[in-house]
Amino acid sequence: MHDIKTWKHIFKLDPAKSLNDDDLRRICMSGTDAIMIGGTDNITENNISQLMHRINNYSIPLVLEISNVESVIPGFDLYFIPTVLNSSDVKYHNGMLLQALKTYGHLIDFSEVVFEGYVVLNPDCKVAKVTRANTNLTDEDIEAYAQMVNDMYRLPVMYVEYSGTYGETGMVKAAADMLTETQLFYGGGISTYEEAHAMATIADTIIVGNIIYEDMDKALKTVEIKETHK
Ligand code: 1GP
Repeated sequence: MHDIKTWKHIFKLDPAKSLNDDDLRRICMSGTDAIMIGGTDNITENNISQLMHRINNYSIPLVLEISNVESVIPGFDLYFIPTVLNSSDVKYHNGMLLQALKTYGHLIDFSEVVFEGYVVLNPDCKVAKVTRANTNLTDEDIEAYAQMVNDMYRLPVMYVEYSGTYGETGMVKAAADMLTETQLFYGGGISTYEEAHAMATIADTIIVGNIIYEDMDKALKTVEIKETHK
């Protein structure tokens, strides 16, 4: 079984974007702790399955972050299921989950499932728009969400999501300070080693996405935080 508590660095791959074999090999051999497949737009069973099979050639933990029920397929080590706490649409809190459990509840192996309490903070990112997230939050709001996740829902993971833009370290710290049990994920706009290092100092685990498709060398450099954050 994979102990996600030990994971410091995760590369997030978007199945709707293309990556050649050589670049995929560099990502899989980079020393990152895991690869997460996930995205918001054009996520299909087909593109997830193709990417999963290519990555299965490597011995790296592989996670599917579920965006919609239609594109869930077997074969992953773990399944991460987001619930967007600051969404104004109940669908993204538990509406999709309710439908999924009604249809597939009897098939789910819950030992492979990790629930993520998301707080989305970049108002311009796709996930904020789709989930109609209230991103106008203060430090106190973030602290309260962290308390909700850690002490009330008791979720294993809180995900501070700035997808597409580098976040405010103060907001991430506000969450970190409240968490005693829950593991803190930070994702958004990390494109240099320095940015990775700054967020890895505060969060337990950093997620690196977009830069993979923009500058592979810079993306690979972010893995070096594993040496300084053991
Ligand atoms: C997106 O948090 C991840 O869900 C990573 O963000 O793509 O901006 O690196 P970036």
